Amino acid sequence: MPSSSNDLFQRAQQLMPGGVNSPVRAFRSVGGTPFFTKKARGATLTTVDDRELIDFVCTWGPAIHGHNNPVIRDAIAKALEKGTSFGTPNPYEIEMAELIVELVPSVEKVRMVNSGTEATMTAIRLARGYTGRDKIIKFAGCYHGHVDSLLIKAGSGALTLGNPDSAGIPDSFAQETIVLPFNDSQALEVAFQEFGDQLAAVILEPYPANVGLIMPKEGYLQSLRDLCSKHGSVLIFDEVMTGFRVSAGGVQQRDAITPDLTALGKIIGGGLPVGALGGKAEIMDFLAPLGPVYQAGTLSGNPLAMAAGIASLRMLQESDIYDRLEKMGQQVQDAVTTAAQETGLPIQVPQVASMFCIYFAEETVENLDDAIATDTDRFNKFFHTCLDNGVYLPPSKYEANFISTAHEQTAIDQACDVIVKAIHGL
Ligand code: KE4
Repeated sequence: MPSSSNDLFQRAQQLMPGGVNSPVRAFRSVGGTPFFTKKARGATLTTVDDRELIDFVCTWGPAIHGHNNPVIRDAIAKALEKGTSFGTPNPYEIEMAELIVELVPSVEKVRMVNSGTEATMTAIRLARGYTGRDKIIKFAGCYHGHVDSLLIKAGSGALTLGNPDSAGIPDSFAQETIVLPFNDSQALEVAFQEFGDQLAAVILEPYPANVGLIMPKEGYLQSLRDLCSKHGSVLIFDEVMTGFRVSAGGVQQRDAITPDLTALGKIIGGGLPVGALGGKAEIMDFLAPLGPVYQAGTLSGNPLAMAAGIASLRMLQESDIYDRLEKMGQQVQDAVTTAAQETGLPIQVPQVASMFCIYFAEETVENLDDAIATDTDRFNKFFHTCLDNGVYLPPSKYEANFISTAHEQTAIDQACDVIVKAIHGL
């Protein structure tokens, strides 16, 4: 078996499309060869080339307690002693559902699935089944997983690769999806005037983080809530990324907006495959076996992922954890802002809780067009300088950075030094 990242990647490309199992990992937009990781612990990834990297990808969000967290590892080990998957109801599922209902304000009932994609795909089908309507609204740059009706003007890897509208989506599907610019209340009003009573749902990332990180304008989320209520459309918050990340109850708790359905994932699996859909019981009860909307999954609610997710959620109930995470997020934002002032470089660094992104742009990024217009070449140079100096940022300007509790003390200080020096070197 080859040993270096370069050799492994050569081999991988003969076996897997693009040499990866998920496109954004391929470094296609930043250039260069992706490294292979052989182990991870705390805030650090160790590559097969024996490089130690401070990690701000955190496996795209799940590792809020750092990699290989001993509490999560022990929970998996204990569950493993009893088996890996039963295919029957099991007590872990109830504990997980109780935690989600307790922590996420709008959730009355939960269905566990195996990825964020499954959660959003189910949310759309459920909203259509519940309302009897077909059309949906999504927002340019929002990414909700690789769901046919949502891979239209999508963010994340689709946008990174320059194909936000995937091949293989029939026009008949795309015609039922209306795509609006995010943060544009006028466009919202017009769409609801034209399609209001045809709209099954509106789905969004309340803080779009697959296009960098964009914050909603004051009042925007509330106006969306009001329009959905007025027209009987289901409001779906895709909190796969922001759930349990920006606060214990996600954006809906932080901004006191109540969606009808919420898609969850990442953190609730503690690093194992997971997703969840939750929301109003009246809507959730339309799901089989109770209702007419079919949805199923061989490994849904499997004991290992549940045990890992339960451990992850329980640790988030430590009293000051979100303050500690927010403080580190602020530390990065302050360091980058100061470096921008010192160098005179046009840099925007939106940050919320333990999420941030770095855009090379003069003005605040408010939507997908703004994000596309940011300086890609400068970002890519910055990315590689940081990587060469031991800091791994997401390999695309359209991704968000994540901080874990394991970054505390040394890692965050070291990383800020590297990031600041990289900015000074641009
Ligand atoms: P998964 O199917 O990848 O578990 O979740 C899809 C998804 C849904 N909704 C939001 C808001 C998401 O961010 C995601 C997945 N996020 C990307 C990172 N931007 C996963 C990384 C990847 O695609 O490899």
